[in-house]
Amino acid sequence: MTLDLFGELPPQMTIEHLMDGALVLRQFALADSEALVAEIDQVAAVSPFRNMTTPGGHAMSAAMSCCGNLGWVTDASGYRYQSEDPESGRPWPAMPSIFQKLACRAAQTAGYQGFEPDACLINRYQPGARMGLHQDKNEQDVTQPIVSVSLGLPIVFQFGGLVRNERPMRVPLAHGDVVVWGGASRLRYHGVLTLKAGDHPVTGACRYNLTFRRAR
Ligand SMILES: O=C(O)CCC(=O)C(=O)O
Repeated sequence: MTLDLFGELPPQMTIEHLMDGALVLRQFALADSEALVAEIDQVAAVSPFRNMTTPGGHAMSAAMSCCGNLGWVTDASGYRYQSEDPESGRPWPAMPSIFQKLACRAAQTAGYQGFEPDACLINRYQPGARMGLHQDKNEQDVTQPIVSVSLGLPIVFQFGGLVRNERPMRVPLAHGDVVVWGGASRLRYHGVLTLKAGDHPVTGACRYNLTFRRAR
C-alpha cells in the first residue's frame, strides 16, 4: 500500500506501510545522500570498517563501523553496546549532525516523536554480503524505534514476525530509502538478502546501511 500521509513531503517521496508501526519512506534520504556518504568516509577514517565475529565464531559478511556515544559490537563475549571502538580503545567518532537530523526527521515522519539516537551502526555490504534474520534487542528501551537508511546498490530487505520461523515479507530497497519500525513491530525479525554486484554512482560497488538506535 502506498500512502502520502504527510502532505508536506516532496512529490518523489512516498510512504509505504509495511506492518503495524513499520514504514518505508521512499527516497527520504536521497537529497542528503552524497553528504551522508562523505561523512561515512570520515567516520571510517577514524574507526575503519571491520568484519566482526559472532559469539559462535562466524565472521559477519557485512563490514561494520559505528559512530555516536555508543557502538554495537560482537565478539566471543557476545553482542553489546560500548562507548569505545574495541580496535583502538578510543571513543567512537561523534555522530555527524546530518545523521542525527535525518534520523530524527525520519522517525518523526513515521510518527515517532522525540527520537534521539545515541548509536549509529554503519553496515557496508560488498557483493555476496548479507545479513540473516535477527531481532534488534540489545537496546534498553524498545519503545524507541529503529531508523534504517539505505545508500548505494539495491538490496532486498526481509521483514518477518516476532518469531524467527515466520515467513518474512520481501521489500526491495533502493538508494535513499529509509525504513522505520517501532511500536508493535519493534522486535520483528529482519535482515537483508545477498547483495548482487553492481556499480552505483554515489557508492560504487557497495551498499551502506545506517542503522540508528537509542541504545541507552
Ligand atoms: O542493511 C540493512 O538494511 C539491515 C541492517 C540490520 O538489520 C541491522 O543492522 O540490524
